[in-house]
Amino acid sequence: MITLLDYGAGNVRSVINAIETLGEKVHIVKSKNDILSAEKLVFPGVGAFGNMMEILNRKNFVEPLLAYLEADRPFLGICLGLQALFERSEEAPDMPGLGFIPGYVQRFATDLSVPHIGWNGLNIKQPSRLFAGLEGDEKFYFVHSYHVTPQSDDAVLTTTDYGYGFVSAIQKGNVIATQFHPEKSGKSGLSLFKNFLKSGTKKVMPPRISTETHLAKRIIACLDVRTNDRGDLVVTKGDQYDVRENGDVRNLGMPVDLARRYYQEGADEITFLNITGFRDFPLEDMPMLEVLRQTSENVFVPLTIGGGIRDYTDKDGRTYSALEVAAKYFRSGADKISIGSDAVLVVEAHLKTGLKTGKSAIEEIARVYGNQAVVISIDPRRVYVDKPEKIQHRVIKTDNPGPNGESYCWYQCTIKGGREGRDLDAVTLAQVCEKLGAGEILLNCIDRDGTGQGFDLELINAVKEAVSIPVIASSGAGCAEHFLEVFKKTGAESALAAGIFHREEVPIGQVKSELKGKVEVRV
Ligand code: 1PR
Repeated sequence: MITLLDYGAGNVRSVINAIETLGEKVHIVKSKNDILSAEKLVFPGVGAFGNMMEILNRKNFVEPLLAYLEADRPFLGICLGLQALFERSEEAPDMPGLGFIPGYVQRFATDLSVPHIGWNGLNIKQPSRLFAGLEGDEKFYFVHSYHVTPQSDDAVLTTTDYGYGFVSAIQKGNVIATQFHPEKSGKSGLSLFKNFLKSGTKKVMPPRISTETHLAKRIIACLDVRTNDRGDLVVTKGDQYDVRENGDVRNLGMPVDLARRYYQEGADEITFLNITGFRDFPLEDMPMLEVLRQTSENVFVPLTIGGGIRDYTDKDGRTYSALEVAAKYFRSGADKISIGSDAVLVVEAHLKTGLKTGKSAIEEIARVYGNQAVVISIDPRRVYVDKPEKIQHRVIKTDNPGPNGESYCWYQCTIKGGREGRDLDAVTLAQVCEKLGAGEILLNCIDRDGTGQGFDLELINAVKEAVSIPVIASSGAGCAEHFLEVFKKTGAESALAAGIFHREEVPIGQVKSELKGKVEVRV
């Protein structure tokens, strides 16, 4: 029996699913006695340091947790579950941590995009039972803006390079904690979990020990999901956001089955977009929650869900906040939520006053779940102009002139799945969202969507240069070479495609083969 310390924020479903897949039962901590009597304790943390410590204090879990750790009983901390072991964090300077390991938690001090999101390697510093059966060159999934800085190297189990080397796992007796997420790290992560769960595993050094690690560019499979005219929830795909063909919604498969296939084929991440999310729907009837639940049972890579993340009132007059909607998704297995239409409205309101209200969906969700959990999905459309000085928006010079020979354009934000254009450009939207706490940009392009003509490199460069958070390039992939092009010619950290994967024109493995040796990928 594994005891799981769930303090109520973030995605513990995946951790439970990973443990259950390996044949163990999970007991969730309800009282301090559950901690004191645990045989093996797993502490997965997602979210923000201050919020986590506040909840641990409120529930009186700090004292029993420290007693458990001091007694050197088997413990696996994940992400914030590692950071909690330290004395303090720059993320919440007034909130003390557990102080089990001397040292502190600091924000990444690098010019690279922060959060550090994606698959990176481990420089292994000491033998551990966690490494049994591993080669040593596997990549694991990270998502964090802060990392631990121990006072001494004694407990350092691994380091990882991102601008500089940081401590990515610690081991002190039977207490082990990782900054990365084993439950989101595919087969390698599951092996690591298995080693923790199994008693009597010997401490080993894997055969391949690296001295430098590299963050991989991510390949993301995107599933646009909606109900078709017969009422079935299907994966569909539009051409420039039009998902109907001969009057019917295109049906490219069932969401859970397709997600499983992409996981097996090596997708680094999977995104679900409820493309009718802007319409009114009661949260209770949300079939997407069930899709997430079922997918997270055997898909162990990060899952993002978007569509309908906003405040709304259902037909019975019950009002839900965007935070409540997001919470349901996280509890069902989502690691990140993506906000589309509502982000545009939030930014428009912000630009009028210049004030942060702290109440927008972006700010509220980031405060509770951390910036890394908030993705902004932008649906821009190219608008050509001949005289840039007349335009109030971020205009770029384009190498692809418009229909009347215009050599400038700007990218207009849209809402409601591209149905409504707004007086706001994509670059400004991305910048303001970053300021409000978003952790990543999913950058679609309506003009390229479903065309197979390749990513809009001008759009991606314009947005990427304006923000310091990671950007996912999306829309227009037609062949494996398009992925190489987007990684060589822009700074995008990941690239997303839908149509070519659904129609099995280009398998994910082929994309990875094309990239291997030219850009860093997880194979
Ligand atoms: O506005 O917060 O409710 O979120 C709705 C979400 O649904 C947004 O993220 C928006 O992008 C998405 N969406 C809305 N309508 C459509 C549609 O197609 N009618 N899908 C839609 C947009 C997502 C793209 C696509 C890429 C790659 N499609 O990410 O997957 O363009 O496609 P490709 O590789 O085939 O070219 P809210």
